[in-house]
Amino acid sequence: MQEIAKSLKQLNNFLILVHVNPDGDAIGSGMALKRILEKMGKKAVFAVDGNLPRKLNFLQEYSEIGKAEDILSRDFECTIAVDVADKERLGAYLGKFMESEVRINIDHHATNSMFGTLNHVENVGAAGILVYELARLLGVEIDMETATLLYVAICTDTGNFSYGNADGRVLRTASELVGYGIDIPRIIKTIYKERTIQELKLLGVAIDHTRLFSEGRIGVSYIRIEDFERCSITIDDTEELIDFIRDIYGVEIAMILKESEEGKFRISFRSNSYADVAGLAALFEGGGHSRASGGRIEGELEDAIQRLVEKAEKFI
Ligand SMILES: [Mn+2]
Repeated sequence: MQEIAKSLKQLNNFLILVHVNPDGDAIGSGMALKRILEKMGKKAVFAVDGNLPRKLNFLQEYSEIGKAEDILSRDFECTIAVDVADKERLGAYLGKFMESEVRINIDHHATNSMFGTLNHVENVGAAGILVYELARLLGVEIDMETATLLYVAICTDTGNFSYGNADGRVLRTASELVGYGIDIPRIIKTIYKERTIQELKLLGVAIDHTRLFSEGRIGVSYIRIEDFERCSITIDDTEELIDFIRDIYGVEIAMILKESEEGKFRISFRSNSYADVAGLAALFEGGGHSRASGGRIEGELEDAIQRLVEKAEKFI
């Protein structure tokens, strides 16, 4: 991290990137790092590939997050990937990231492929923890909005401090962030409690589609394109659905298929106590953490479910 801090001090013009289809950790970490660099008097752009989750639109400057079409023609002295396990996960920015001479990779996935020229990879609860520690190392003052962003990052990647990765370091970092006066009830209500009537109805569809396999140890659901259309929900606002399947009594592995294009599905995987769903996701063009991961599959729905269940059985 010392080497990374040194580069951040020396250089002036940064592009911050995260994984495609960004989640709370990616967005919170990326936006926080932008603010930290700006506090140091630097120029920094944060850009994503994919849609932004509606639930995070209470964050300041959310609408200013860059899109590929605005960014790809611009030049940067240094590119920084945060919460990106592998360079392929940079999506549309892969080329832009790699063309930079100084490429920084800050991540918390155990499977990280060390694709930067400077890498800091530590298997902690959220990338937001590493960004917080970097800010402390740089001696940059953290304001309330930055603390809010880092809290969002940490809270979303630990299931609101409820997963096995919610260790002492997670809780110590969170407690330090609380010291900056952040509004936890507002953050939690917005992210975990409030939902639109359409989101509630789509949840009903996901629950209705849920089936159990392997004596109830595997739970599977799906959402088809027509379900998204009927409920007027985009695929990017469906992060929470998988939690309801994971929480079924007796389930170890939960999976949900979300149809992104006709016959093409994004898959979310979760496990409760022992199954390595990072390994499972790796069989389906994906990856992630041992208790939470994602991948993709193509084909006819029932056939796709059968193939998923067959592989999942080897992990329980
Ligand atoms: Mn993360």
